[in-house]
Amino acid sequence: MIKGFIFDLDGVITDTAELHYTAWKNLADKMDWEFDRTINDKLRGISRMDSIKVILDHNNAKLNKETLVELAKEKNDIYVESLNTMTPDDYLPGIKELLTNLRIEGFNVALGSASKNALKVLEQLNATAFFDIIGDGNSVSKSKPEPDIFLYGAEKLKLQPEECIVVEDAESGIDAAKAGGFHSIGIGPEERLGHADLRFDSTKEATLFEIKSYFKD
Ligand code: B16
Ligand code: MG
Repeated sequence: MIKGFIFDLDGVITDTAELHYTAWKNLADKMDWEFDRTINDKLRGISRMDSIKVILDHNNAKLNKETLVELAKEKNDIYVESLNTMTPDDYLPGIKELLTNLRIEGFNVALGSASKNALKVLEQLNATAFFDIIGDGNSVSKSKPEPDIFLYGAEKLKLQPEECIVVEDAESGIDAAKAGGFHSIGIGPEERLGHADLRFDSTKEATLFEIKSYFKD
């Protein structure tokens, strides 16, 4: 029986991908690295340090760990500053309604994000009250596709993985949900999320009615 939901943040609750893109692009231009939206899409759901390694590999560049940490911090400063432009109008379509209905129906709800800035994003959206537990990039050390962030959420909610549905927009996120024994909902295209138990093209279609109809047994 489904008792809880664990939500990814970026790409599910709100679309920060464009803000991440602008911040990485700023750094890449300064470093004379090639960086475009196709590479940006590969950073979906993965941690900041893993992201900079993907960009570096793409550019056949090598830097020591210390410089990488400094550059990742530089990108993060730009990103965090840009989060100040985010407002409670920036939920993805239908998500506020879904979170509201989950509250009304008494489901347990956790956040399971790779982002170390998740709390700031939730505060900008005025969304913290929708969550019983906030799991973010500071909560566990192994990031998606490892299941740790979702196991953390389930444990804090005092639920078993099979009692929870993970909602994700990243391939690595669905991999993580499956590795942990969770049910999964993918938000996005078949090519990326065909391995999710249930998939919607966009958040708009992900209503509690549709979700309950699918997971009814
Ligand atoms: P930060 P999610 C992920 O969040 C993003 O999808 C990913 O692009 C980003 O690199 C990662 O958070 C780390 O974010 O630099 O803010 O710690 O999708 O897991 O909510
Ligand atoms: Mg995401």
